[in-house]
Amino acid sequence: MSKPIYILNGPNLNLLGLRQPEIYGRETLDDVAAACAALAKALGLAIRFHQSNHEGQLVDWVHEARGQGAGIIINPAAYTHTSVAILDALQAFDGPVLEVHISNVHKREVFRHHSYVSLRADGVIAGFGTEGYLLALRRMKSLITA
Ligand code: CA2
Repeated sequence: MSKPIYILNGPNLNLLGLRQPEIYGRETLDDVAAACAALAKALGLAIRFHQSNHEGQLVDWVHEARGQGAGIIINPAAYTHTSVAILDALQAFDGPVLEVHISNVHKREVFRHHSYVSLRADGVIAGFGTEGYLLALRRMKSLITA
């Protein structure tokens, strides 16, 4: 089996589907994980799907992906807009990195318009709802088989 794709989710995304459905929809993070697992299987990819509310844990998973992962799909949530630590960790990862946002951050508050992670990301998906994770997986398949 080839190396897995790490799908990493940042703070408060454990609340997905439970609050603010007008912004983030009604699917829970477990629903997203299940949809990613089903698509990954169809694409012949292995995945590691994780969520944490802690910046250091996300950094540790990015480090784990060095050597063990073929690519990283990351929704850093609020850390998108603040975390040089996650950016630095991603810059030490050699494979493709795709950044996903459920909402269209550019239609929201100005502080959400800047992303540290975008300085490293090979592609960014925003505003496609939770379908963005599936689009990112399809793009990841193309990138790692190119
Ligand atoms: O649109 C996205 O995916 C975001 O990364 C989500 C983050 C936000 O800080 C980013 O600017 C954009 C927030 C995730 C919090 O998710 C919740 C879901 C349901 C209820 C409360 C929070």
